Amino acid sequence: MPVVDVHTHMYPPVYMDLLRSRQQIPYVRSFPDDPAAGDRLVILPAEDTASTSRGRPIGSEYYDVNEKLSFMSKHNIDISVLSLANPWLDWLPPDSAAETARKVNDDVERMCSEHEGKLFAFGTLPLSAPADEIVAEIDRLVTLPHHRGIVMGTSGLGSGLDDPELDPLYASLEKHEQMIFLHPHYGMPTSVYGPRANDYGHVLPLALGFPLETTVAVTRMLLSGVWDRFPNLKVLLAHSGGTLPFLAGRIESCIAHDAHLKKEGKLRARRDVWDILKKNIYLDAVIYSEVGLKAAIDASGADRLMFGTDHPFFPPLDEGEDEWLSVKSNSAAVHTASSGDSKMASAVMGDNAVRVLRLHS
Ligand code: 5CU
Ligand code: ZN
Repeated sequence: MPVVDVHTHMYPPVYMDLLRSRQQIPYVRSFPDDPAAGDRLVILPAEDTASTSRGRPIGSEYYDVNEKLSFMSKHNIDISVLSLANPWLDWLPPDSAAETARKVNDDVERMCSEHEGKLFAFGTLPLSAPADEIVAEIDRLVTLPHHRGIVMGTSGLGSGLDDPELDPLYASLEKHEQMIFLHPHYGMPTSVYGPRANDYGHVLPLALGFPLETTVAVTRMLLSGVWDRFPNLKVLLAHSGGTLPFLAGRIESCIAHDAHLKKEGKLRARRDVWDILKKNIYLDAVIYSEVGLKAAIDASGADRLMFGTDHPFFPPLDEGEDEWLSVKSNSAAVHTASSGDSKMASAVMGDNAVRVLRLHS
């Protein structure tokens, strides 16, 4: 049984060079006078303002492919499907975005081809570029042997994933049978978390803001009829769908009781969220508990769930802790949620990913 990690990030060397060349978000701060301080990654506005500890530590596990391979071997992971970590290329000026995307995707393709059979990737789109350049990159990614779809945040071209301007991209991804790996980055406005939010570190934005961001983005896709127009568009949702499996019933109930939607004729002949969860949506198994995973299985089916780790985020806090708690919790949840059904456990741990993402050697 192969173990496949479908949620695992990297900043390839080409992207690291970009981060190191900048002084505005996103950027990497180094301290040449105090090398022991280590580099710091600043990708969120809140991290840019926090006095002395600005940013978060960033080490070679973010950009050195050998660190990825060593993490995989320590945790018995056979194949990783790499994705660029947030905030991807969302922030690039439109005129340089397409060229940068080509360089970043080629850098990742190089790493995959140097470790044949162990590494595949979701590509990154130059979403700030003109639509024809974005579609050209989708067409090009299909020709890269180790690429299997694309990773994307919730902002799309800048105004969300229900933006009709995204239709040419959706059409192209559907035509090429390329999966979108949808991942949060922007969270919720900080005012949502209340006046003492900083006392609680990253818990409120990461545990709640990220999953809600994903849920809002997918619900907007649903409400705008993306899957009615693109019935074969496949989307893999990070963090087991945010809160979508748990809230799907409430979303449908609110739609069914909305007089405005009824008057506009939008309740007729629409596909509901349950249908989309079972035919278009795939979920990673990065939810760290049996309860969350069972909701994901109930909503989409165990044949649409795929193991992930979120490496290199959430590293152990203590020195010398070799096994990452995040990996342990996610694989334990898969095994308990499968309650002795070893076929189901193997499917979620790797067989589904091999089938869905065509990872056969
Ligand atoms: O939870 C996650 O997926 C992440 C991620 O990918 N990037 C990040 O900055 N924090 C958490
Ligand atoms: Zn992630």
